[in-house]
Amino acid sequence: MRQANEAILVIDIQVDFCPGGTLAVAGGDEIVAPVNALVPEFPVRVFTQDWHPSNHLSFASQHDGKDPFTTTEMPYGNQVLWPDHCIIGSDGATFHPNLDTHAADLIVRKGFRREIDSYSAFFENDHSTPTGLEGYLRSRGVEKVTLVGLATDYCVNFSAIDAAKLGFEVTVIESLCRAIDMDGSLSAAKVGMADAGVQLAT
Ligand code: VGL
Ligand code: ZN
Repeated sequence: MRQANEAILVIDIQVDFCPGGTLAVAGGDEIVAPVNALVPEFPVRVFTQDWHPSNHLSFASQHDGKDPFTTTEMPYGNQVLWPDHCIIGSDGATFHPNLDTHAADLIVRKGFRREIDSYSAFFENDHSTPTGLEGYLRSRGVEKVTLVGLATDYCVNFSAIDAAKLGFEVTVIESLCRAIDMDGSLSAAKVGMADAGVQLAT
């Protein structure tokens, strides 16, 4: 059992991010069983769920002539354009069927506003609109967070860096994450996390 001030953040282990999904992360399903085994060790357990309206502006389909995995400028900065994924109410937005979601104390949904994406569990991609997770964790006395899930280089990365900036002690268990790894995004994410003081564990 972990200490009373420790939380686990289980990031976006959803059907669309697993093999067969619309934004499949290679090996995404391999982490489900070991994550299920790890979660009960933590006294505070938060799961996140990417949760987009069907016309979300992070979807390439909403931008004439744009292909998935290209980028565009949004008012808050550069944004990768993704295949349609995790659409509210769709099967692809549900958690992986073998993920033990009964263990979750809180489920945070993010990316539900059309105009702004949200990789981080703490702030939307403008880096200023909060999801409310910081307040939840602080009011439960959490000081240390451990992250697992999908994808290492996007939602896990952004969540871990924001957690470190907020003053939490942060560990990412790399072996319980899988990456999209687009154009060197995984190695860049690892450098960014290390620079932010995030501990990378296996
Ligand atoms: C994610 C891309 C788009 C993630 C979510 O969960 O890492 N990546 N939306
Ligand atoms: Zn998304």
